Amino acid sequence: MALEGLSRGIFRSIGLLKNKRKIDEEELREMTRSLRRALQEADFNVRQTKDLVEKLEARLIEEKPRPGLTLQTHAMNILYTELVRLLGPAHQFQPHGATLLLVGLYGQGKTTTTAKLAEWYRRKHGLRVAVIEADVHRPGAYAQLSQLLEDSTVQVYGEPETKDAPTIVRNGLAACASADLVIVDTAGRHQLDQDLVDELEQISSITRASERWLVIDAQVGQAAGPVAASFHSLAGVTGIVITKLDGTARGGGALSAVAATGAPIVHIGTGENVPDLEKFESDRFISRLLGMGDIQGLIDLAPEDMDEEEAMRLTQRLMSGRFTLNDMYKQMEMMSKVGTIDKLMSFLPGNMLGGMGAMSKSQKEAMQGNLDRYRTIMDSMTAWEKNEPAKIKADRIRRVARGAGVREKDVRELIAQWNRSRKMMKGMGGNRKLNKQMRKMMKEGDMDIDPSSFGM
Ligand SMILES: Nc1nc2c(ncn2[C@@H]2O[C@H](COP(=O)(O)OP(=O)(O)O)[C@@H](O)[C@H]2O)c(=O)[nH]1
Ligand SMILES: [Mg+2]
Repeated sequence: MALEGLSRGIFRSIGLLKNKRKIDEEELREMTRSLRRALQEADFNVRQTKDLVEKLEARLIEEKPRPGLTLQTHAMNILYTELVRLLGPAHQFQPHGATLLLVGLYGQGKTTTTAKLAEWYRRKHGLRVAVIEADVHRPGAYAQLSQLLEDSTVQVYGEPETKDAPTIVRNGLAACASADLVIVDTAGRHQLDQDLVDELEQISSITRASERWLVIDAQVGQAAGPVAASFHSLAGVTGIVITKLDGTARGGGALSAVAATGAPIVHIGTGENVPDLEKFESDRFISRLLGMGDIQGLIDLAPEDMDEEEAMRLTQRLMSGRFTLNDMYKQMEMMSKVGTIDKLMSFLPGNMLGGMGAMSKSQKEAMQGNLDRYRTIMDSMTAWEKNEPAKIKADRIRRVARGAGVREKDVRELIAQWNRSRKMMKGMGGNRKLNKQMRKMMKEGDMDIDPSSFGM
């Protein structure tokens, strides 16, 4: 994953607190100076850098680390939660019935992303997807898009001879009327000039696109903010795709696009090929950015550090007896994030289920491995399948396995795991006393978890 430069810079800065119990003014200043440099080198804009550093500083002074937590880990936790907050919550995109307009400057990866998104939503959501090539300025744009999608059943509409983009879009929408999702690729410039503004405005009003996503190259640096702002005032950006995150250690600039538009990052591009697309999730992204998989024990989140709303929602669902694959995944993910299992946020009182110790390193690695595989498999499932895993029959298992590039056995194992967890949850839901205790714990934010409920 890219952004190692930032990760290294952050660890270097926070590392200055190593073996410290208390922080003095001089050390604090040195640490924040180093952090400010790391963020700026990664193209965070001045305001974001200032905000982040000031928040960290204030919280370090105000908040005492939890007992047993080193100052360094405490600082890392704070930075983690502030970075996640900066990126905002995940984008709730309903692809079915949507028209999606991609905008952005020249060479940012719009055409490539058009193909990637089309394949993604066709494959993972089982939708009929059509793309319209409306870039009349770049010769060969239609050929480029057709070629990217030559092995796919996605419908590609274009009129390479027509020089009028709005006409192509109008014709394209008519030709693609039966598609579940239509994605429109537009022209870019080196700068947003008046011709392009006019053209985009026309296309925007013809498509009445429900979604307008800005495609932005991770390497654009500080320019990202102003560029994003001008596209935002033009088209009302509803989402952002950051491309080329495979090739750069700088990504902070693109993050400032988030600040400029208020729109969330929806996907990230990690390569030139059609499958090189990922769904963006801020906590996953930041975990990876900080290299949490590798640097064990440096992040040690307490329940209060987690997304409270998400935790509440999950708990309510669990107690209501609903328990989907997504719920299970989220629960496991929360577990894998923290250093030791007994500090983990959970909905299970450990003492009621027979105590437990810290998760060993190998257990955590096994869990991380499972999570990665589960994620791949779940990405190939439709929403229905994730909600109703019990109803997934053999032919669907075969399809999911093929889509995810795993064995059918792996898919069955995921479903079996879900079944075990669900039974656990069900048992708990019926337990009135436990139910009450859980609510109380949610209030107090003091929770322990039993690893055995996750098949560990
Ligand atoms: N490494 C890498 N290259 C990418 C990515 N997305 C696009 N590209 C490359 O960037 C160049 C410009 O992409 P293109 O889709 O034509 O940009 P457009 O002008 O905005 O339509 C092409 O060479 C793409 O292969 C990505 O996520 N990673
Ligand atoms: Mg293009």
